[in-house]
Amino acid sequence: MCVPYPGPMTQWFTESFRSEFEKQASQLGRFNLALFGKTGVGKSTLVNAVFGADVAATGVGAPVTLTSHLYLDTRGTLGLVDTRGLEIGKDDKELVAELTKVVRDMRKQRLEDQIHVAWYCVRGLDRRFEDAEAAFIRKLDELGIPVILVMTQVPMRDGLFHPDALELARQIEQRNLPIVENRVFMTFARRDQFTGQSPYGLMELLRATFLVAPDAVHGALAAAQTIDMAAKARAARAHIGATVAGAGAAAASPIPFSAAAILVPLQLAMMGRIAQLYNIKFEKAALLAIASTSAATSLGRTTVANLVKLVPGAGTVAGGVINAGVASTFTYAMGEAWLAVCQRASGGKLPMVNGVVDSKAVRDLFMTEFGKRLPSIKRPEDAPR
Ligand SMILES: Nc1nc2c(ncn2[C@@H]2O[C@H](COP(=O)(O)OP(=O)(O)OP(=O)(O)O)[C@@H](O)[C@H]2O)c(=O)[nH]1
Ligand SMILES: [Mg+2]
Repeated sequence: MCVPYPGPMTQWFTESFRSEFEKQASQLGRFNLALFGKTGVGKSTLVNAVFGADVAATGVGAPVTLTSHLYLDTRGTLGLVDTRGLEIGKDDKELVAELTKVVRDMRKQRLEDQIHVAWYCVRGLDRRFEDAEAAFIRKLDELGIPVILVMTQVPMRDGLFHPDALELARQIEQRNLPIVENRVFMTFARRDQFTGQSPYGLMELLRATFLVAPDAVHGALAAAQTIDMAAKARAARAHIGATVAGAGAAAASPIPFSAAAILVPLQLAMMGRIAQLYNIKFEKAALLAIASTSAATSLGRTTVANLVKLVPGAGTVAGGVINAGVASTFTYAMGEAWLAVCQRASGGKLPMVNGVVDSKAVRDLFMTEFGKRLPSIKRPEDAPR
């Protein structure tokens, strides 16, 4: 029986996109954050606030046992190293021994499998910071892990921090610990229903985390965090820029128009990367990509290559050529248009029809953004069918 949809082009597209999408996932790698601090200070609440609702609820994904008391929980671009069953100030020797072993073992692995940053958490109203905690922080530093000292649950009124928390922060800072920016980061992670206290300090904490995390995992961190949309857009644009350069290089000696398909894998990879920065799952990304790039062509003929035909100068006749300028501009326009789609999708702002994403609206959004970067583009209705 003849099945009109999904057509062979759609299947081809989906499979090609899947392979590029998966490659991008492994290239993004993982940002690994270690959490330390006494029990109940608010480590999980803090992580949830920065990385999304229940990342730390029951551990993420399948926890990997590193030692008897240290675990690594991973989910996509985020890895969390957490402690269970040992307490700083009580079981320090054991904890330090286990941590040292873990870091030494990790050193033999790729950069993305190492611990990149530690958040050492102290509760704002604990009024105590022990020598054992200071010693532990120095140990983390010796092991080469940047430590951000986070003060959690710090009450604030009229723009002023609670004086007891300020006093504790001052005492900690006087110890001259090897901590990032030589200071304490004041935070409140989740709105308190009773006092009405709103969260604050999370963007500051994230900014400092970016600063000390190795460049190689910035993409993973941008993808994992859920509070700084500008950081996602920056990472996406950096990737668009790199792809544009690659597309220009690929077309440096003019390629026959029929060979324009060599640009397609580059563009699919770019789309895959951007979708992952916005935490869009493959199935949804594929649907959005099909809706976007099928442009005005019939659904069964979905292909990015069809879009190339909209580029002025590329022509629709075999034998036309794509030069470096056209390849770059076209790739740039695609990247920006797809970024706009992903931004809407991650903000839950794509129009829906009967509970599913309205593919015509997606197409219109994509084509409008695409057209802005390619002003002389033929209008979608002129596209080849
Ligand atoms: N409203 C509000 N509650 C918080 C905040 N931080 C922590 N809490 C509460 O404090 C309690 C302990 O927080 P957790 O995040 O579980 O602390 P933890 O450090 O992960 O604790 P362990 O995993 O047991 O070591 C929970 O009941 C949280 O709801 C915050 O910023 N705002
Ligand atoms: Mg916890």
